[in-house]
Amino acid sequence: MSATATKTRPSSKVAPRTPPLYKVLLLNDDYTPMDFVVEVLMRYFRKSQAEAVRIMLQVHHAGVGVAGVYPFEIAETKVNQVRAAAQREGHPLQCTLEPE
Ligand code: NFA
Repeated sequence: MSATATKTRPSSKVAPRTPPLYKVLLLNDDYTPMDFVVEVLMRYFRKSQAEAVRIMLQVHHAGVGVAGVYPFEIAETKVNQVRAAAQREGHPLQCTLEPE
């Protein structure tokens, strides 16, 4: 230990600063190509191809699925990236946030 350092133990008085988490949801529709959804999951959510296909099929069959879970600002950025990509390509894919 350095000359000035002080040993501390975890305090029971202070809450750990765990940021609130948000689910980024993808919603099914009848028109967005499956391949586009898989590409979005790989590019913006860093999923493997196998995991991206699994999530895409979950959305396709259940109507909604979780692309990822993040602190608010990161989740918001990902929603905006997905919406921009869908708009660029002319697909109606819907993406939204919800508290975990
Ligand atoms: N339901 C779309 C189709 O059959 C695929 C899709 C999956 C769209 C997940 C949106 C989200 N082409």
